[in-house]
Amino acid sequence: MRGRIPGTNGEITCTSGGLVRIGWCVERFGEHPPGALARVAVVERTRLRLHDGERVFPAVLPTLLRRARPEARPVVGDWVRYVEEGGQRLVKDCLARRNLLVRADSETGRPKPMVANVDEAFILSALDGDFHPRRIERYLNLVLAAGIAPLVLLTRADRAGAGAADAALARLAEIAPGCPAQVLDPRAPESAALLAPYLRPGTTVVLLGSSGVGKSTLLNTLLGEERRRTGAFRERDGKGRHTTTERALFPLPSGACVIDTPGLRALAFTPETELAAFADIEALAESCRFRDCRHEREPGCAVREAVAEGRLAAERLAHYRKLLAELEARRRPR
Ligand SMILES: Nc1nc2c(ncn2[C@@H]2O[C@H](COP(=O)(O)OP(=O)(O)OP(=O)(O)O)[C@@H](O)[C@H]2O)c(=O)[nH]1
Ligand SMILES: [Mg+2]
Ligand SMILES: [Zn+2]
Repeated sequence: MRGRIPGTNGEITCTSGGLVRIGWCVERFGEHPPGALARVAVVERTRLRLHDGERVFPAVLPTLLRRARPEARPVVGDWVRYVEEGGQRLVKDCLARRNLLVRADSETGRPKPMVANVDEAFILSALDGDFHPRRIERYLNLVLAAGIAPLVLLTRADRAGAGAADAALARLAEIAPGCPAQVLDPRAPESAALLAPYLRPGTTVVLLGSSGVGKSTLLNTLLGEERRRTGAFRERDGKGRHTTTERALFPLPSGACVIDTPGLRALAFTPETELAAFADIEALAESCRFRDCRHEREPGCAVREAVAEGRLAAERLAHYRKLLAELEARRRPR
């Protein structure tokens, strides 16, 4: 089977049977290595569920991989090689990743890899109850630091007051200049058509956002069937109930793959995380007189100069400083 993937820079041709349905592409991952290949659809405590483009089946991890450091263990979206052994499938190794989305444990700061080999991240945020631009900014940083393209989707507009959507879009333009964002009802079949340009064959999209914002609802709409359980939105405090408990990858009829994730209670960064959502500030900082300028009171600060001249929002500099301080605190030995 040959599938054609309309890429942004022209057409990419992909081969390799059913694997194309779940995102395999020679141009991206190299030639199919010898042996059986599959994509990690679900990670359970001691087993994985793999997808080979035709079906989902269980596989076990060898002790070496089970005991490996978190970044070396397969995550949803990874490509793995496996062998049949003693009536079960045993994972042999994990192919090199194109990217890895990693957050930190909010207590220990240790890396918690989430998903691998993702092209797009849809960051969902509800307009009623808890519209938190700072939270979106954190998701955005997580995604950009992994080299993944973000799209912010504002949901539950029908439950928010008139003007809430426009106000939120204006707010996003301030804190995330240049980041694409749109208002969307995850329940509406038209939403699938709206997102079609992001869901080309071969593309893998991860759904991110707090609990109850409509991630699983959107997945069901894109699949065209109710495959994933969805929950109720708790009105009082705007916090969802955490309906989804495991990350899982689903191939869509369109040829794209979507990874549904559980809503996170807190999003912490590993000490190494780049402040990729603030690349404009870091570029300005290169012109500061002092290399270690903190953009506070130092003379010759190009960043503060940009704020004074209205080229940079003071709020973004404040957010950048806060995140920088948070990362520095994480870098200090405990
Ligand atoms: N009124 C309205 N309800 C929505 C909208 N989007 C989602 N919902 C509802 O919100 C509830 C929560 O949706 P889910 O899809 O379960 O949310 P989730 O993001 O998957 O939540 P977790 O799995 O807990 O992380 C469901 O009852 C949806 O039908 C919307 O735009 N408007
Ligand atoms: Mg869910
Ligand atoms: Zn400076």
